[in-house]
Amino acid sequence: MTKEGISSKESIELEDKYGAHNYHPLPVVLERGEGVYVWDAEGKKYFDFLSAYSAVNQGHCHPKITKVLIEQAQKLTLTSRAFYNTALGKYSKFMTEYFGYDKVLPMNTGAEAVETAIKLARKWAYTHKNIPENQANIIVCEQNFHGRTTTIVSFSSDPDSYKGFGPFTPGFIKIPYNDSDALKKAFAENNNVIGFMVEPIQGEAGVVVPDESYLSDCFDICKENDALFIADEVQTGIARTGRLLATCGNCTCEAFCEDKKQTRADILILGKALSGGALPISAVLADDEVMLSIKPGEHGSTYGGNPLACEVAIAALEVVRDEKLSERAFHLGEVFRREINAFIEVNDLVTLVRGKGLLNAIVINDTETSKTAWNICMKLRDNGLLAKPTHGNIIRFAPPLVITEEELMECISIIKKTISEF
Ligand code: IF1
Repeated sequence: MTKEGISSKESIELEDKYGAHNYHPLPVVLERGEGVYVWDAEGKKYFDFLSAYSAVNQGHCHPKITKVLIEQAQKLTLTSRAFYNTALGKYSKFMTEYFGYDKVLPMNTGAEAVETAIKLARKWAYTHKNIPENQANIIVCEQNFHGRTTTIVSFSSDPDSYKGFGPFTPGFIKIPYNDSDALKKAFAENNNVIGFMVEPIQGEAGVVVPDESYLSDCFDICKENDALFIADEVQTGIARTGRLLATCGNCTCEAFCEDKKQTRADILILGKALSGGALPISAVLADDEVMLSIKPGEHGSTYGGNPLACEVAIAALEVVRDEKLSERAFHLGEVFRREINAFIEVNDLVTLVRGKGLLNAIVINDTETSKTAWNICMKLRDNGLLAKPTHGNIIRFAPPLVITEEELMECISIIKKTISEF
């Protein structure tokens, strides 16, 4: 029981009784967060190794972001786009300079930003490429995860995501991930292909990292076919993978990039860590030729570009730059994989560690339908570390990027100790 008088058990019962059953959470009830730590309703402290699916890259309740949130909340929160506000212009300049694009279109959730990118690509194609009305096709990858709206689940290959939610939106062609020949073939075999949308690392699929040249090869193939390369960096963007963007773009961290051939998406989709966890804030970035194909009245959102979001996002991105979170994620990711690889040498239960920066996963020596990953996550919880399985045999490890090397080493010993006891 806490000061507020609500226990973990009560919270779970209330959620179960009055909330929709669209999730199956790990049984832990969180009340407070600070940096890499969260506390449950009974005051037990944990390392957060999910970071709200990479939304809290800057750490929980970052003081700088929280301060800006409070100050702006006392000044002006929402005007709608029917009027101008003093924050959106400033934010647009900041964002386009930060990521190196002509224009930004502000939205709220990741799925909305993906939808925006799809609409933008289609509009660009109809106005610039002479595609017959309603015939535009976009290529996507098998095992993708781009969100939960009806159009997005239309091109999912996961039955949990799409089954029972049809009829589906046409206009998408699915090809295998990490196979640039399949992309070449899809362009050759289909008419009216206007773009290719891809996650630089597939998160939900189990942190699947493609071959080193995959993204730049796909980018080149798109250019040969006068099609748009659309990067969904909702999860991989904003320093998570050890670079500002996993596709790199105009990022400032070339110094420690191992992949010198950089790819700059024609349409860049961001979300999650754009607010550092304070609010749902997403954005789509593109250059004028693409972005200006949508005209006034053709797209928008009541909350998109609200002054509270604009100020919070600026603060969240300043934290990423000031605290050198890309560099941190790069370095600590190397440490994490080195240590886990050494552990794999002496332990049979873990077969593989993969990832980039601080977006990593381990593969457990068991079937995809087994409960082993879940059971390990329950024991990790008991031992003070929160992580989430992505399949029966895969556990994702993605701590806030503000974690120190000492804290990371402590977490690695918790992980090793927990798995050794299985
Ligand atoms: C849930 C996964 C992560 C995303 C990419 C768009 C969105 C997401 C690449 C949509 C969202 C989430 C949503 C979350 C689970 C989660 C997830 F396990 F499903 F794959 F992060 F790894 N593009 N990803 O990863 O963003 O509309 O949610 O803001 O519970 O559904 P959103």
